[in-house]
Amino acid sequence: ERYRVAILGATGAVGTELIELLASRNFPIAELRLFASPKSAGTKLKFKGAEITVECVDDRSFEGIDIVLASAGGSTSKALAPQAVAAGAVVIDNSSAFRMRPDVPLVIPEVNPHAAAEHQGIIANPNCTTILMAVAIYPLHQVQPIQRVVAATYQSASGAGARAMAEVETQSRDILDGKTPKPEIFPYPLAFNLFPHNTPIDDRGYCEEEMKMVNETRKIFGAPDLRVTATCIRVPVLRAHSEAINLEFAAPFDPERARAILANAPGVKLVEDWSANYFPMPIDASGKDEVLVGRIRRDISHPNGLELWLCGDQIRKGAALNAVQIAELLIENNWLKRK
Ligand code: 2RA
Repeated sequence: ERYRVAILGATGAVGTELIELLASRNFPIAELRLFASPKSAGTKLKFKGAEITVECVDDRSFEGIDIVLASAGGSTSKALAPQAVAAGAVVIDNSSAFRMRPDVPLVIPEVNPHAAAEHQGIIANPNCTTILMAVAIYPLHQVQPIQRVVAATYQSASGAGARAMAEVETQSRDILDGKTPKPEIFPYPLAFNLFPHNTPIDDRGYCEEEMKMVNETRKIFGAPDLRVTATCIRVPVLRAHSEAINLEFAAPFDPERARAILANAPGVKLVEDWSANYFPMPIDASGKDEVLVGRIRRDISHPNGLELWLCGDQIRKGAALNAVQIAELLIENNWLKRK
């Protein structure tokens, strides 16, 4: 069987990756419709050698569509997802609009695939930092429940979109040419600099990006009491996020056992050459499907602690790939139609 798929935000960094993945993974497509904002309508994009003209959404756009892959921001998803669901489509939404709604599964296929079966028309793609961390730590959680997570993230410019990636390149050139960089997308110069993620900060001093890691991880793991804290930093890297993760268990977790588990974990690639001091790097993770994990070691400050380091492509596994894998999961299990 083949499916009629629509992409919202088709001209963005994630939208472009969605199109590439649907082709490279040979997704069973009967028809692909591409939607974007009025300023991008009329653009012609390539899919499997054919040209597809980008459209603006209208009130008949979702008729006959089976799957909508939405990556056009939370306000667009809030406005259009109900219309798409009413037309009989399943919406896999990359925005944060619906992630914490009890009737909306928040899904990482390697972690909680069965949650997808319960959808009521909308399935939410978790935040990129949550996806990359969860893929790396859930295999350990399955063996010995994690009691506490301390995460520090080093997030690439791609998390703020294609224009943000271009901005950090321009700023880098400006600085090397002795010019003053002019931040537009970001509040401050990112080239040769870094700064805390600039989402709004709550009354406890945590920004929205940090609270996404806390709340989304608890929902995905089905562990509402899991203790999670995070510090999210934007760094001058183009498209792969990095994360330093500290895990606390109820008892010691042997690093060798963790290494063996992660070496065989779905969606994970163990990258460790201690003699060469070679571990996951954004330049190796970029463009790859796997989350690269390494530097697994006992936490010398806590008997039940374990440390690890990861890098993952924010646009791919952090967003587009996870969404396409959810669509594949729905098809493989015949879960497209609401129960
Ligand atoms: C970021 N996770 O990196 C957010 C959105 N992709 O800015």
